[in-house]
Amino acid sequence: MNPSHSLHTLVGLNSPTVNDRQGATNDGDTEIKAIFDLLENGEKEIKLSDKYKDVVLVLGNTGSGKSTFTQWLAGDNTKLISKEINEGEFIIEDNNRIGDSTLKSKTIFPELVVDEKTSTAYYDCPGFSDTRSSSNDIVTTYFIKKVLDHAESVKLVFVISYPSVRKGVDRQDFTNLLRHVSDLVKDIDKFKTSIALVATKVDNRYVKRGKSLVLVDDGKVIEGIAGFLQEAREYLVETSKNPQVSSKETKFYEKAMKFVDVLLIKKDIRYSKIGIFRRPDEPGPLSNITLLQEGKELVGNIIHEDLKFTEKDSNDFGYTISEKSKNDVHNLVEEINQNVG
Ligand SMILES: Nc1nc2c(ncn2[C@@H]2O[C@H](COP(=O)(O)OP(=O)(O)OP(=O)(O)O)[C@@H](O)[C@H]2O)c(=O)[nH]1
Ligand SMILES: [Mg+2]
Repeated sequence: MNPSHSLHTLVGLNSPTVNDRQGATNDGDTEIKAIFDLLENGEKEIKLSDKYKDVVLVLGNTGSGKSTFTQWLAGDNTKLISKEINEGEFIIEDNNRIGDSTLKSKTIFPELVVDEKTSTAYYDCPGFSDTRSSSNDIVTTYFIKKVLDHAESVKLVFVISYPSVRKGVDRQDFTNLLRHVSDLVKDIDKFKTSIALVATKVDNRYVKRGKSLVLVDDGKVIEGIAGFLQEAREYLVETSKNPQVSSKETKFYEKAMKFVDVLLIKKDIRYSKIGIFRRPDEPGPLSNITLLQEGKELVGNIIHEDLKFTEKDSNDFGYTISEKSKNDVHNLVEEINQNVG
């Protein structure tokens, strides 16, 4: 496939081939070249298999912990190493990814991770962001679309860092996620049974029981997250009542509320769409850390038992890119046309 055609389709532009122009002389050229290079690489890198038509997409803001989460759930846990960075504070390093030139390796193309035990195909997707360059924004959207197009049915697991979903905290990160969810999923109701939220980097709290300290259990942590979601929902309701809200924004608020409602669905007395991924409580490979091996069970139950695959149609997902990116691309193409014509 010619990447330039796909790009035109993506941004809805019809113009002479953008990559006809010779030489890279200014920022515009550099940006366009970066997009084409990424698209070209992605075409080679993305693994789409006819063996896996039912897929679990792992989505979320950049840096929220999608790759670490996917590897914990479905990958080789002897390669995930817990390191103590401060006393009693641990982070997870992925030995598969070490050696990368960047310190925090970002996912650029959706990566297929197959869990052989449950025959589940996950796509660890690149992260949503508003601050990345427009080329990244476009390419991320384009490749998520590619994976979705190839799939027949999907589950959507949204990953968010725990510090962003605690009561009383700044809702910025969560709101950013809501924006992307509402851009991506046209009809939240249709995918209601296929959506879950996983909070990562959950710190381990202990409470006194008599003389001993007891770990606050998963259920209690999840109730805390549900509390945050309820608070966020009230905020959405209040803000949407503002008469100055545009009709486009009203749509966003409605969708965002729907999404939050879906996450708050209970099965009996348990929140069945909220999972957690705790921080390690000791150093070493995750395969040796009981807390994290036991913790996998609950998340596994949510993904495999509670969630159902929903069959998708070709127009179920929107591929919105940020207004800024759209503008950048538009200006670039204009400029190029002038120079070419
Ligand atoms: N302790 C702990 N650290 C985590 C966890 N998840 C991620 N980290 C750390 O957070 C950083 C980012 O994690 P990634 O898994 O690469 O995040 P991502 O969402 O895949 O990021 P992008 O691919 O850029 O969107 C890494 O340096 C990890 O070491 C987690 O669950 N627990
Ligand atoms: Mg990643």
